[in-house]
Formats: sequence, C-alpha cells, structure tokens
Amino acid sequence: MNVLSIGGSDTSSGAGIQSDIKTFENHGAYGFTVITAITSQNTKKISEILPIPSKVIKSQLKSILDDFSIDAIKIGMVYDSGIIKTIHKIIKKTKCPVVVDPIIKSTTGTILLKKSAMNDFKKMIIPLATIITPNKKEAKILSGQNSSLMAARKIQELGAKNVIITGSDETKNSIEDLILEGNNDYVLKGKKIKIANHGSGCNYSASITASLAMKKTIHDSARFAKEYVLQSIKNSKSIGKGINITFTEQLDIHKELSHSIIVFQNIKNISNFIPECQTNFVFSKIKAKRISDVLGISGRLVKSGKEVIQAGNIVFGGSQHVATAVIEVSKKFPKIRSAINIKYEKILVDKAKMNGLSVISYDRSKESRNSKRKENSSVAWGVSNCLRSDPPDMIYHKGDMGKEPMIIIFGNNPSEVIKKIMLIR
Ligand code: PXL
Repeated sequence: MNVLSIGGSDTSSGAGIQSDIKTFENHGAYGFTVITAITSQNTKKISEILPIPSKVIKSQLKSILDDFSIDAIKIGMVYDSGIIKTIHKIIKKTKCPVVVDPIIKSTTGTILLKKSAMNDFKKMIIPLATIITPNKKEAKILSGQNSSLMAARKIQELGAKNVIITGSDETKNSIEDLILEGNNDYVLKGKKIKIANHGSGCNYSASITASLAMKKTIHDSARFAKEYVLQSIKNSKSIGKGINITFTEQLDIHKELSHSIIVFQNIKNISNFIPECQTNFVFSKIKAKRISDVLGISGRLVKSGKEVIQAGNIVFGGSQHVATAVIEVSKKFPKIRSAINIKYEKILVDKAKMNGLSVISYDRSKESRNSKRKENSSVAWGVSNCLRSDPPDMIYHKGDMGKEPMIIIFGNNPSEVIKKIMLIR
C-alpha cells in the first residue's frame, strides 16, 4: 500500500510529515512525503516557518506521481495561497481518496495557515477531500457554525464529500466524533485521556488515510483511528521541556489481522471468493512452529448471502489448514507469516500469473495413502513438496475425491495478502 502525506516538516517529529511516516508504517503502508513548509519547533514553541517555493512543491509532487501508484493522499499543513494553488492543480487530477486535515494553528498557538490563505483553502483544498477531519475548533473556524452538525453540513457545502469532526462533544471521561458520511450523520464515542499532547490530530488523519488506502469503509477507518489515537495519547511522553509528544505503536499481530479481516469483508463481491469449506485468514508469530503460534478465526469467515461474516474470534490455534500452510512455507521463507484460503477458479490463477505473482500448485491425488491417513497432513505434504526457490504468492490444488479445490494466498503480513487479492479480484 502506498500513501502520500503532503504537509509541513516538524523538527520534533511529533506532528507533520515525520509523524505521518510513522503512522503509515504502523499500518503496514509505505509513506511518501511532499514537504510544503519547514517548521523549526520543539515541545515549547514554533520559532520559524519557511514555506517551500511552489516550483519545488510541484516538482516534489511530480516526482512521486510520475513513478508510484498512490493508494491514498493526506493533505496537512499548506500554509499559504501559492502552496494551495499548486497542490490543487495537481491533486484534483488524482483519483485516489484524499484526506484533508485542516491545520490552522498549532497547539502552542502559532498560525500554520495564513489568514490571507483561508479563502483559497476553502475554495481549493476542501473540495479535494474525500474526508476532512477538523477538530471542533477548526470546524467552527471553517464554517462559522457553533453546532457540530451544522458545521459539518456547511463544510460539506464547501465541497468535502464526508466530514469527521473530532471531539464534537466531550465529557469528563468520554470524547465523541461526529461523522457526516454523505447524508448520513452518526457519532462514534470513545474514552478520553486528558493529557495535553502534540501529534494526536496528525495521527488521527494519517490513520484514516492508511485505512482508506486499504479500502476500509469510512466507519471502520474512523473507529480504528480513534483507538489508534487513544493509544498514542496513552503512550505519550514528556521527552522535551514542554508538551508531551504522542508515541504511536506498531500494531500488534492481533490488531493487524482484525484490521485486514475488516478490509477483506469490505471488498466488493468478496462473498464469491468464499469456498464451500469457508475461509480462514491467519497471521503467525515470528518463527511459528505449531498451529498454536498462528492466529486464525475460530469459526472462519462465512458466506451469508452477499456478505462475509466473521464466525467466532481471532485466536491462536483458530485455523488448522491455512495455519499449517503458513508454517510449512515459513520453514523455507521465514518472512511469510500470513495467508488466506479462497475458492479455486481458473481465472483467479490466470490473473495472478498475469500480474506477475509467483503461482505454484500441487496434485492432491498424488499423495501416498500412508500420508493421507495422518491427521491434517495433506496441506503440509502438498505445500512442502511444491515450493520452489522464490517465495510463493499463491499455491493451489484442483482437489481430489471428495476434496474441494482450493487457492491459498500468502504474504509477509495480512495487508500484503489483501494487496494480492486486490490484484486478482
Ligand atoms: O499538529 C498540527 C501540525 C501539523 N503539521 C505541522 C505542525 C503541526 C503542529 O505544530 O507543525 C508541520
């Protein structure tokens, strides 16, 4: 997954593009950056801002867009009208989701969007937004409205497709975000931790951007981002003489897998990929030896009409067959730690090959009777016997007497597995 952050450089790395790279990485995405301004700052104050000339913003954007396929873009600090116009002209032609985080003022009180640029920001940056993520104060400045719902509607009128106002309502222990998704408004409620911090807003919008890149729904992206930010504030540290800096966590394997399961469930027409014996999606510990080292879904991913439902929980030992396949592959290719099984169809194999994936297969009918008698042996036998010198992206077999044909897709992590599914669907 490739994600681009367009924003300011923050010497303290708590916010801005430095922090976005961390968040993208934590979500399993690769982060590119286009720097709009250099800020000199620490945990107490911003002492200087140098806007980057439009010509260099244009060439940075061109360098990225000419070479890489970008799955989602975040726009943060844009500072002045020249920068805004340059970004508008180029980004309006891109097709991927764009998250706009309206950076107006720093927590320490410095102006990060010039007053003279506000009109152009409304006219040229807001309409680029698939989602805009102002906090309550920013929403009021952008809309002139006190009520969060009125503010969200007004910002939508300015051209943002969807609006999330963070901290739209707060009590002592809880904080709500208001989401206006098309015409539908709803609230996500979460726990509040009262620690003044630097970085949480950027962590939120960058998390949403990475999730959109992975094709998560707005609702799921927002729910995940809220949890991610809560953790980053909980883990925030006083490493300077002023305000705390948020510390974001590498998502643990449980979080990563559950995140990707949601992404999988939201792929269009994905129920067509579910075989008769249903689907499992697994992620193993490093150097997994046993099935109990591999996370899987206890009751599998089950087809229900057009939907795919998670039956049971994500637990170690939750999968037999797919877990066995991963363990066998990882004996030779230790980086491979995730896999999913999907329905065999010739066209999927053809598409995988066409897209340059490494595809191999085995013939179940060739397994010896002795080997077949052992519990859960066929997968181990088949997979270990067909491996070649490069790590497999896909292993399939065409079934046997009473055995359904099957495809298993492998990756270093669940996001990579999803990426390969997106290539063949
Ligand atoms: O947190 C907002 C923010 C975003 N981007 C940059 C910043 C700040 C706050 O200081 O410096 C570059």
